[in-house]
Amino acid sequence: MTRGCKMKHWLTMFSVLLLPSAVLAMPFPWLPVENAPGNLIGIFSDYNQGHVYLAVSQSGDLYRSSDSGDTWSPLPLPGGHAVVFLSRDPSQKTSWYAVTNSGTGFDIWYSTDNGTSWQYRSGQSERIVYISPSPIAHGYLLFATGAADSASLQLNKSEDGGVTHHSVLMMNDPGFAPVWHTTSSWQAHWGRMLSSDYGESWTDNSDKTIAACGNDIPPSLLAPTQEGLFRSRDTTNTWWPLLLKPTDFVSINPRNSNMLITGSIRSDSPNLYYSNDGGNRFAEWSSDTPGTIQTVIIGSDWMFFTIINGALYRYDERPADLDQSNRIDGGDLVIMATAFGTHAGDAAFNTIADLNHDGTIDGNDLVILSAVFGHRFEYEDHDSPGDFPAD
Ligand SMILES: [Ca+2]
Ligand SMILES: [Ca+2]
Repeated sequence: MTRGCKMKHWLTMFSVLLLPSAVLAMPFPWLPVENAPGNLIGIFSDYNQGHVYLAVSQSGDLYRSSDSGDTWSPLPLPGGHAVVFLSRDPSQKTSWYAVTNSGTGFDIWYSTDNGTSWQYRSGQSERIVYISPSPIAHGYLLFATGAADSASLQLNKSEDGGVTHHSVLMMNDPGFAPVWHTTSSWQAHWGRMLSSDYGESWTDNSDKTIAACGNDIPPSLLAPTQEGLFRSRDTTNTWWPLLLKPTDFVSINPRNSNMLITGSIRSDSPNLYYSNDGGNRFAEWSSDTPGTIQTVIIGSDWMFFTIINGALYRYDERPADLDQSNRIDGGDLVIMATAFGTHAGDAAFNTIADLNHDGTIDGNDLVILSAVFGHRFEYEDHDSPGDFPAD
């Protein structure tokens, strides 16, 4: 067989693998992040920077990774106190809010340098449960407070980044932090309640509890329920079922709301489901999740994190970007084709193309590559476009 003919045969095989049924299998497993700190309770991404993550431990310690979780460094604690909640300020780059527990009260802090330094904003005696900054109106902040032994929470609003604030609503804990409408500075949701005046006044507007808002026009509101995951695109007037499985959380890629993970993690038998087409189709995404899932986030493109029994796990498609071009495309296919059929020890064997690490580069590796083909890890256009082979 000539080289050109072999390539044609190979591309036919590859095209078959690209059929929709192959696209939604879980190509890579969840893997423990080797150098991550332990006993974590939360991980948070700065999706404007892509590779920056902050994490909080059970004891209130704070850590930062600037390389998508590969390495971690401890950060100074705001005021020297344990951190109990963290939220990125989506209206500003590199900016975060932190809530600390000083032992005698709870304080709000702000950092403009990814947690390297913190400025005190205000403090109070009651527990702060959630903190939710507006992605559009800088300094607008909703946070919920309440006694630890009470189901009732008070929602507070600040217009100056937490320095001053006032109470806007009392209600039972909906289980999810307030959600700002991503394309409208004046709309916000908290549970079933809607505000159309920057969080000032609230009306009971929905028969479902809203957990997330996608950055679409019109925005996608998402409600996980025991009957399934529902979406509304008309400010909760109508709901469309996306997945008819019990769900109790949902996480969206803030830059691409087609990419979402949902499922049931607060149950004895946790299940994760993933969609990359806005919820039209879901694939089970639970393999290799040993233990209780505490949280799941889509941190950046095609990279997801979960915390299981305090340990950090990562789903990462970058290993399939064999030529490190930030896209999985023809260049990677050529590298795999060149080493196809070889075994460890062969001269033409290429370790990076052995995506399932079984010592052979074969159809199993091609299945993985085809499942993630076309994925890119940044949205910026690149100087050198993909070089899909012509023959
Ligand atoms: Ca590539
Ligand atoms: Ca292999």
